[in-house]
Amino acid sequence: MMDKGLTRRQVAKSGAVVAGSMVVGVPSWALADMAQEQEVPFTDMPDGFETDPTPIVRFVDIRRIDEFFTPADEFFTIQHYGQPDIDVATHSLEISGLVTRPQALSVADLRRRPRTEVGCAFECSGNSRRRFNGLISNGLWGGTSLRALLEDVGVESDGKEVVFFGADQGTETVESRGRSWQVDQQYARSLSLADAMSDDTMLAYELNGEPLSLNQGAPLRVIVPGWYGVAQVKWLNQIHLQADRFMGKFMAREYVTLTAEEVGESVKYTETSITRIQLKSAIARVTRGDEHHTIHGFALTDGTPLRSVEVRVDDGPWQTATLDPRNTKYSWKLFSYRWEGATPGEHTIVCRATDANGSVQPVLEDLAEKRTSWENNAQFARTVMVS
Ligand SMILES: Nc1nc2c(c(=O)[nH]1)N[C@H]1C(S)=C(S)[C@@H](COP(=O)(O)O)O[C@H]1N2
Ligand SMILES: [Mo]
Repeated sequence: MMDKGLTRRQVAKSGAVVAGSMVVGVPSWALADMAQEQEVPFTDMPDGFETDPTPIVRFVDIRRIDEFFTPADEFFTIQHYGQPDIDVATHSLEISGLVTRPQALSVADLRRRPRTEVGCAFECSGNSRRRFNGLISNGLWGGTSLRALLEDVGVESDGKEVVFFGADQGTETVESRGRSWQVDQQYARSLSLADAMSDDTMLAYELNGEPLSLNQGAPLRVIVPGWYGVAQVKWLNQIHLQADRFMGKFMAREYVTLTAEEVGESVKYTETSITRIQLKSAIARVTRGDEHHTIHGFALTDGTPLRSVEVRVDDGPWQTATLDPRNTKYSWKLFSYRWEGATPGEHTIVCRATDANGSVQPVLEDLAEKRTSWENNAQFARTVMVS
């Protein structure tokens, strides 16, 4: 990355994106260091660890994060049923069920509505150390408020559940009592009406100021800031209001966390659908300058303000990292820590996030009762070789 630097295209692009947001001056996180600083290699990564440029599942090599907003052609990508064939020009969004005025809206209709914008990062709830936490990206999403649209359409008093359908579908096996059925199902997720009516939830048609990329759900997706990726339904073609909980595969059978929890006086195994992002941070890169080293990384919350990110080297004390001034409520929160006096040899470095409520990112042992691997937000120690 140091050699590559930022191409003129990237600088122009990030400048254009950043101009609309809150940044004044030179972005500090990565750019400042890139010219002079050298990358310090991780020793916990397999040789030749790389992202595949044309994969079904695309992940980010987090060592290469060099822009605050992930470029659309590098944004991580998960698609459970491949990509649907969509004609963007004729695509329409059907709003059905318990609404006063059912209707079909084109993307042009949605573009005529008041525009909103949110910097919002999310990760797949399956993100983990296996891909060095690369199932994450940060986007500047442009679109229109879901709440305002639902208000205009009119939700009937018994409409309590808002189901979002993607245009992509697959054949699923549903089992019960020894019988099973093969049925075609669209990718779908739901929100309670209260969550759907949050001020922040939007129907997005743009990523980083451009029409949505195909991988990211062109021409329309839901953005539910602060929630895991699974809630961010792509290729959206229907919103359905109903009275009952929606029990589709990605609500009730997959992306379900099994864990022991205190339920009143006793401990019970519970299954919960993936919803809001669990407090997390991860180390992404270590660089060496003339006088010191720098440890870079990101943190993620559900929108709860971050109190701090701390870094610990070997068995030393926890030290407070510096948060990037570009961070916003729902963006990823980039941080850096100035590491003085690093001695040659291998070092273990770890970071932890603490939010404004005082919740501290757990260690792996804290998650021992969690049987499934979803929502692994444990502190993730890395090893580097200082020469
Ligand atoms: N229609 C549709 N939406 C979808 C998915 C999908 O397979 N189909 N995958 C979900 C999952 S599990 C994740 S993690 C995010 C990934 O979003 P991205 O590909 O834009 O990074 O999309 C979500 N939305
Ligand atoms: Mo996901």
